[in-house]
Amino acid sequence: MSSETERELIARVAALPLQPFQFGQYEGKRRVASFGFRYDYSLRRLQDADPIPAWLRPAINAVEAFGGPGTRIGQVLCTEYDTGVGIGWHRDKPHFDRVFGLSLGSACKFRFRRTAAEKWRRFTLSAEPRSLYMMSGPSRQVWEHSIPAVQAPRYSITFRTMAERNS
Ligand SMILES: O=C(O)CCC(=O)C(=O)O
Repeated sequence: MSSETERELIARVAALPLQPFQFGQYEGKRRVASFGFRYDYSLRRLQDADPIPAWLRPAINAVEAFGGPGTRIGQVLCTEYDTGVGIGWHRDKPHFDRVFGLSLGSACKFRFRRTAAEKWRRFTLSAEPRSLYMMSGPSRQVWEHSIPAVQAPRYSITFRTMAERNS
């Protein structure tokens, strides 16, 4: 992706009515906007969200091409991490299948961990701006991921396919 496209996408995300991430009664410091669907942590189920806007279509087309035949993105989450903000250890909800993440603005340490014989196995990916990662198979289903506090503002656009029972 060119730096110009990156700048355009950052401007689009920054202009969204981003809201602090709601985790039941708790509020995260990252700010998000969901499209297609959003997972409601209080109701513990998927809710409809605003339709995916047209400006995301070129990125979705590229992600679907990267994902290969049959890849259909059903949910998009735009996230803003201010300096010092990260995301804790988690796996994405089972309502979703594969997760693709586009990093914008600055690099982050994208950490993975899984248990192995009473120890943690760990792996860190440097998620560079303008790059896309994909979580599928064990990286999606078994390993947890997290991002420590970022050193400079970072935006991400995560694209999810739906698990069979939700599609
Ligand atoms: O910002 C990212 O690239 C990861 C976001 C993430 O892990 C999530 O929204 O569940």
